[in-house]
Amino acid sequence: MARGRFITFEGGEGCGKSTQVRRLSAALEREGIEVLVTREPGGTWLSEEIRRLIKDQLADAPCARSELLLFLAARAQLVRKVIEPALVAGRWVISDRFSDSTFAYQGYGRGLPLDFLRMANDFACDGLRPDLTILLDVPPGTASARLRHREASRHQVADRIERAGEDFHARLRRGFAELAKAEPDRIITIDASGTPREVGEAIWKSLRRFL
Ligand code: Z5A
Repeated sequence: MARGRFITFEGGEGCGKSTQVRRLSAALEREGIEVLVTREPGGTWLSEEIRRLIKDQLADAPCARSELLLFLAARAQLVRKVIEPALVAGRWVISDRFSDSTFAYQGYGRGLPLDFLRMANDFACDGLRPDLTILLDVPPGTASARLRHREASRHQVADRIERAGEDFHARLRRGFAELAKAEPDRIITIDASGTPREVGEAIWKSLRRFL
């Protein structure tokens, strides 16, 4: 049985990843490809518990280093228990965020050293890397307007990371752009400021080339 493909979606908050993950998995299923969708942090019981701690903990918010180790622990569990077995079974896996989020948020955002992050991440993933990464890029104003709209319609409040401030989010966007520049064969940048349908079509076109 041929090994499945591993596709990840990346970008800042509100860029529309979750929306496009749903669209792409439905489009692949229509082509007869069996797809497993997951997210980071999350996707296993332990990783979802870690997600809750990282996102919502305000009384004793994790420092940058413990935040990193929590993300990596969640990823190690997800790779070992869910992603790798699915790929071996020939299923395609789509993950809403993966290692590039660590490089962007903990590296460019929090200022932890990228060399160390790469090494620690490789250990956590046992060397697993995405076959393709779709980076959704939107100007900061567009992303925050989408998030405000979502918060208002679901009566949600922004979580700890979403409240990190404009400088942090500017560093993230620059970080993602540098990551994409360094690995153009793996990371495809898509302008995600159009409608969900327009963005979905741009992703599908790029994916067909990749396939
Ligand atoms: N993090 C980290 O620091 N290090 C790591 O290693 C990892 C993660 C793995 C996870 O949060 C947090 O963890 C995240 C990074 C950090 N930081 N934060 N905050 P999450 O999983 O809860 O949230 P997120 O990944 O940032 O995604 P999101 O905020 O849920 O947004 P999204 O998935 O990109 O977008 P969406 O849910 O598809 O869309 C947002 C809203 O916009 C929604 O109402 C849509 O209906 C609307 N939308 C979507 N597309 C469009 C278009 N094209 N036009 C108009 N409106 C749209």
